[in-house]
Amino acid sequence: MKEQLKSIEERAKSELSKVSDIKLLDEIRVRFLGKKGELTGILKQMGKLSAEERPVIGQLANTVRADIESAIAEKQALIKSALAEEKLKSERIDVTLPGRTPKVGRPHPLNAVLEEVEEVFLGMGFDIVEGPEVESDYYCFEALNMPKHHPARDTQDTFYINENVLLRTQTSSVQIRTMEKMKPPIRIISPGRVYRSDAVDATHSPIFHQIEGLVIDKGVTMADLKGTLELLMKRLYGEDTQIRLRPHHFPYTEPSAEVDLMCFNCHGKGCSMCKQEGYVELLGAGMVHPKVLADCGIDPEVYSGFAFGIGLERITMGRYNINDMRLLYENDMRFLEQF
Ligand code: 2U9
Repeated sequence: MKEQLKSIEERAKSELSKVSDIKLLDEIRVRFLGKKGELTGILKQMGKLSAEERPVIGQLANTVRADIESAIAEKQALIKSALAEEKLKSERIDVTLPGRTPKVGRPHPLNAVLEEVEEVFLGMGFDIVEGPEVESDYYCFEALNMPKHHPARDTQDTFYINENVLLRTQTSSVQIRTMEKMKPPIRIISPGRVYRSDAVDATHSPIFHQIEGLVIDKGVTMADLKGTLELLMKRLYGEDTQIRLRPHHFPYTEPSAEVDLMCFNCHGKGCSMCKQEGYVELLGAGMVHPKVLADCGIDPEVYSGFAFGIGLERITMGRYNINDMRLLYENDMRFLEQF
């Protein structure tokens, strides 16, 4: 039995010398010293010993137990201090390191230009009005003097949910809804997403953004229209910017005009940027057609108004010299980080 006790102590100490995990250490303790451990197993055989041998073996067993327990305690302390050291190392913070600059987001170029345009009009006392993108044929076309089968609808082909429900082709529908609800004076701009069934290329997208403006009051003239647009362009492109109006036709305005912006590269002389025109076409505008006013319950004999429509992508691409509209929608950070 003495040999067995010595063997237990040797094997316990040898396993303790190799262990480095607290759980495994506890398994060793249970295996050698537990209720069903090896030492208890030997002590159960004490009854077979003579009266002389029993106290000797009992003494030896107690010594073996004490030695193994102190070896376990020592090993446990070593493992715990190693764990503490490891924890300290892993959590160490070098306070002398420079701080990490937080990544600051910036508005998308379309939103940046939209906010700039909105600020100009808010400063002129305009309200900003939004409306549904899924519209009825009436608010998108008929109320704008484009009855069914009107040729102007061809240039505004869109996506149809059914015969009478579609994705709006311009935000004019918001102006119509406003004229039905509000009485003049009306001064609003309506920015938003619009749809055309166009194939995607560098200058076309089935989804794009517009900002339309509408002013209805007594005695509103083309001079008011030109003055308003001139102020907008000077705010966007600089004080020496000039605009020019060219006669045009839209069903919903009479007279109508295409509005050109003087080329800021050649100041009207003509260059490669403006294809020798001296001006670049930027937006459309005109005096609200009297039938459009009347259909909204506004007497064209008492009130007059002007309206304009700006393609947001168009002015944004001009502002930042972007040559492909698709770059605005692909969310490529290499593109967006430049703004
Ligand atoms: C009402 C009456 C008239 C809005 C107008 C334009 C001319 C125009 C285009 C510019 C580029 C659309 O985004 S675009 O493709 N728009 O040329 N829009 S007059 O006229 C209105 C609006 C509302 C009640």
